[in-house]
Amino acid sequence: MNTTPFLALIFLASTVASAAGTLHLIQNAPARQGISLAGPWQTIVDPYESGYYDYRYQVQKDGGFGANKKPKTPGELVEYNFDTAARLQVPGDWNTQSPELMFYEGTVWYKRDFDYARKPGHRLFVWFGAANYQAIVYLNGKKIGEHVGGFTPFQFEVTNAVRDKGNFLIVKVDDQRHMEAVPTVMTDWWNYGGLTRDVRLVDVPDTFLEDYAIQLEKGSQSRVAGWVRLNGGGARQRVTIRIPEAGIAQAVTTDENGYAPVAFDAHLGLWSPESPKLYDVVIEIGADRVADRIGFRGIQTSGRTLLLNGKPLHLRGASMHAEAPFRAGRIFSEADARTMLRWAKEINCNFVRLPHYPHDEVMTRVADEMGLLLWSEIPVYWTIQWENPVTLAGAKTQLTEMITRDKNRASVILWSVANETPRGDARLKFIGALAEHVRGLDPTRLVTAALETHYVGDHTIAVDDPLGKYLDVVSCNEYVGWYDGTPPKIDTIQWTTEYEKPFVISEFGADAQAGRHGDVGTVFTEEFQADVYRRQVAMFKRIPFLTGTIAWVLVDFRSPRRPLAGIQDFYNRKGLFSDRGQRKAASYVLSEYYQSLAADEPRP
Ligand code: GCB
Repeated sequence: MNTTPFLALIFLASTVASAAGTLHLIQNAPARQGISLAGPWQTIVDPYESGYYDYRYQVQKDGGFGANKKPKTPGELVEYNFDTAARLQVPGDWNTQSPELMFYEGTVWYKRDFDYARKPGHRLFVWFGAANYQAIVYLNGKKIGEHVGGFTPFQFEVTNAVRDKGNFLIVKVDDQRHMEAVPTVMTDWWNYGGLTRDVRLVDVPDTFLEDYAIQLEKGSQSRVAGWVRLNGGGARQRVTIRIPEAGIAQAVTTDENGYAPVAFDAHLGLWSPESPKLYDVVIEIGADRVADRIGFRGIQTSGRTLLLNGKPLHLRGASMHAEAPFRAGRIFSEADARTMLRWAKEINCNFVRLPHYPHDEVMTRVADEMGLLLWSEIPVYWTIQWENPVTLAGAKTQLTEMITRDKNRASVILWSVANETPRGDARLKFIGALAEHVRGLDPTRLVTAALETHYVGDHTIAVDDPLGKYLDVVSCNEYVGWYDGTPPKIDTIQWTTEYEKPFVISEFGADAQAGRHGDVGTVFTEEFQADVYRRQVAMFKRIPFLTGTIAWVLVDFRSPRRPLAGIQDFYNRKGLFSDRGQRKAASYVLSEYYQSLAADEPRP
C-alpha cells in the first residue's frame, strides 16, 4: 500500500470540492441526451502501477499509459498496447469477469474509443456512475481529472477536448485499500474494483439545468419546496417546473448565479409504500428540458414515533449489499435491482437498508417505483481515522455526492453517517460533524447511524451511545444469539433507551447455508438461523419503544473475511435468501412477523 500520493490526491479532491462550495454534478444524468459508453473496454492490469510511476517511483512525466503511446517505428520500444489487451465489460467490476482478478486489488487501466459529433452551442461531459476507488481520467492523451470515493458519481467537462472522430478515453482505476480512506482497510464486503457503474457522455446546451431539488416542504403535505440551478453563461433565466398530471406550471427566474428557489402549493397524491405514486415532473429552460419522476411524501419524528405523511410508521426492513442476485458482482442493472427489491417485498418488507455505501442510482429509482422506503449510507465503517482531517473531508465529500444524487427520491428517508463505530471523543466529533453536514445539505430527511450494543448488567442492553444526541433516529446493530451468546440468551434480554427518539434495530441475524439442515443447536444450519429469528421476533415484541427492525441480511453476499470452506466459501451466509435466490427457513419466520405488523398498520 502506498499512502503519500494517495493522501495528496484525496486532499486535492476535497479542497476542490470545498473551494467550489457547490458540487457541480448533473442531476439525473442517465436521462439526459448523450450516449452510454457501456460495453467492452480495453484493459491493462497494472499491479505495480508501472503505467503511472517510473522505476524511481516518480509520476511518469509523459502521462504513462494515459498517453496511449504507439511506436512510430518498428524499433521503438513501447511496453504496453491497449489494442491487443484483454477486454472487460463496463459497467462491471473486474473481479467477477476473470478468475485471475477475483482477489485482485490494485490498478486496472481502461480504454474506450468513441466518436462524437458535438453540436454547436452544446457542451459535453463525461459522467461516471462510480469507479471504485480512485479514478484518474485522460481524454485523448491529456489528464482531465481525478476522483476519490468508490460509490458516487462524478463528471468532467470535455467540451473543448473532444473531437468528432477518434477520441480515446482512458481511466486508471485503483481499488487499493488505505488506512485513511473511507472505507478503511477492514470491511465485511468484497472490494469490487473497476468502472462498476455506467459511463456516459452527457450532451447539454451551453446553459443547462444542472441540478434541482423538488420535494415537499418539511412538515407540509401540500407545499412543494426546493430549487433549481443552471450551469452556463446566460444566468438570469426563466425556468418552468411542470407537473402535468396535477395541472401545475410554475415559473421562477434564476439569479446571477443561475439559482432560483422554488415553492408552490400543490395538492398531490402522497407517496407511500402502499401507494408509491410518482409524478412526471418536467423542468424547462430555453433549450434544455429534463424529465424526472418524483414522489412526494413527508418524513418526521414525534418523540419515539416515526411519521410518514403524518402517520405512525413501523419499519419492516432488511439490508442488502449491492451485489447481484444469481451471478456474483456489483449490481448495475434495473433487472437486478427489481429482483432484489421483489425479494424484500416477498417477505413483507416496507423498508430496505442499503448498507454500507451508496448503491447504484437505479436501486433508489426502482425503490421509488416499487414502494420501498430506504436507508442510504456512506462507508464510515468500523474503524476510520477519526483524527485525520483528510478522512473527514473524504467522508463529507461522499455524503455530498450521495445526497446531491438522491435528494429527489421519495424512497430515501434516512441518511446514515456511520456503522458500528467504537465510542470515543474523536469519533463523536467526526460523526457529529457528518450529521451537521447532512442537515446542511438536506433538512427534509432524517439522520441516523448504526450503533453497537452496550450492556448494563448481564441482560440489559442500554441504548445510550452519546452519538445518539446527534441523530434523529437511533439505530443499533445486535447479534444476540450469534456473536453474542447462544440463541437462548435472546430470551433473557431487556432493552432500555435514554433517547426520546425513534429506535430501530438496524441489524440482527445468523449465518445459514441454504439447504444445510440439522438440529437447532448446529450453527450454519437453516434450523439454527430460524431459531435465532424466532427468538429475536419474540424479543422485538417485548421492546415497547421499537420503531423498526432490519434483518441482516436479505441475500448472501461475498466477503473476504468468510473463508470457511464448504460452508462460507467467501460468502457471508446471513442471507434470508441464498445468492441463488433459495429462500431459507428463517425468511418465513420474518415474513410472518412482518405480515402481522402490516396487518396492524393504520391504512393510508
Ligand atoms: C455487522 C456489520 C456488517 C457485517 C455483519 C456480520 O455488524 O455491520 O457489515 O456483515 O455484522 O455479518 O458480521
